[in-house]
Amino acid sequence: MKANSYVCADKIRSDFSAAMSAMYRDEVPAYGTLMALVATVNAETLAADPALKARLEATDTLERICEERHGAIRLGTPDELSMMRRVFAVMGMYPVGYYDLSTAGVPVHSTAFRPIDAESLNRNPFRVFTSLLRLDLIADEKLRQEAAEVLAARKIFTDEAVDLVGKAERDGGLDAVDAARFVTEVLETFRWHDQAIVSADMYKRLHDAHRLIADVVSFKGPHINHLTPRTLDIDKVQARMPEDGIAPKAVVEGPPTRACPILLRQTSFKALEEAVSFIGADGAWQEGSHTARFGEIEQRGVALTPKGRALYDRLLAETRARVHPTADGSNAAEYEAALADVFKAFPDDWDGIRKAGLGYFTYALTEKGRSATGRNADLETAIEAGLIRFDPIVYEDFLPVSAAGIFQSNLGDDATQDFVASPNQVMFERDLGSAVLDEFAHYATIQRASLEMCLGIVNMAAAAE
Ligand code: OOG
Ligand code: NI
Repeated sequence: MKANSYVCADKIRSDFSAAMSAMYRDEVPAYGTLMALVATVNAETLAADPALKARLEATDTLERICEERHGAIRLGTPDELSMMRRVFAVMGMYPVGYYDLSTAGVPVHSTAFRPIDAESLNRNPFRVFTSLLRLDLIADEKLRQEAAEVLAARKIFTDEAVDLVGKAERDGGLDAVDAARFVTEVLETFRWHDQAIVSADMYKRLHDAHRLIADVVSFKGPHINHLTPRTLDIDKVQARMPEDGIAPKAVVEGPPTRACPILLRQTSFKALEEAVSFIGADGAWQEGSHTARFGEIEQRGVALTPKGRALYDRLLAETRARVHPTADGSNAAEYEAALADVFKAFPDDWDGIRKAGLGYFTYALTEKGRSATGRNADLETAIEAGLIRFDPIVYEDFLPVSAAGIFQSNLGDDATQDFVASPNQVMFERDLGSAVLDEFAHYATIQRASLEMCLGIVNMAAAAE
């Protein structure tokens, strides 16, 4: 088979993301309602801001503005995680970043599988926040053992999905027929199953240990637990959710509303209570319920350098020390006011963010700069002279405190629990079967490469400081 007859990984990812969206809207009607609200608010925002519309048209992304940007799953075993890595690789998605959620009372650690190069991100940025349950953090040894046995016996991938991954790895790709089968087969892993693989009694014991453990262990597979389209105005969607009959979480996670958005802002509607049945005595099913699935929205800003991130983390901690947002939303307005107030210490103009070394930017020669090639100026002089322009690099990753907030508001309001902080990236990477890409190093590489492109005109020594 000729290599050029293989379907491009970006196309498989787009098809998969679209298939998952259709399945999830069907499974969780409230998610369809959220998507419709996002589309309405995005259309209103664009109508009110022709410059934004023109920018999105120019970057060719207008059409896909309301599409999903990410989803999330929770896996139970190292084998599931390493196989998932191979599945996502077929779709051009690779593990970026390590997130330890144990510090936030959630017994998992995670990575995000995502496209890495700019062109792939532009074609379809779909990522999956993927968590691995940490049974090692469960105190009750007997329960830990039982949970491990249940997990060891389940098979979350279809045989055909496994075969197709092997084929893609051997041949270096999949043809159109196989790619379509791959999407269909892999989708099965993400499907919801309302019949549990444990008894109601076991479910209760898992649930009492931590709700998340029950969610991972009790079912046949790692059902997609949320999908997340992009919104152009997260505050508006948050405010309007109740009008459409969906209950938003108490506060938007992440930085406050700003003129120059940084990192990532997220909010969700609260997970729904769904009917499930547990294995009963004598093969009968026992009715019950489970709460895990929700819908989320996101809005992204500039990626921050380690210095910018340290400032962000400090200001967020300061805000939360002042007002800790409660799950019922009773102090949401107070929290928002504190957040806005504390974040006044974070510069809110692009050049200020850049000059302070807080954010990552790409640099490019302007029209004027291209014809001036050969002049020797330092970066700042060249920018001031209009020879070089800079643009913020969008943050494509996640935030552990925000992720914990998303987890918690969807695990029930009483779920906060303490675990000993125990990040273990070495164990995670061993289970994954590969290292994760360091997101800071990656953004720094993009910035540096863009600077090098401007080499003819800037003095690199000055630029590299
Ligand atoms: C994942 C929560 C993290 C986000 O957007 O930060 C996440 C989960 O609930 O499994 O998706
Ligand atoms: Ni999410």
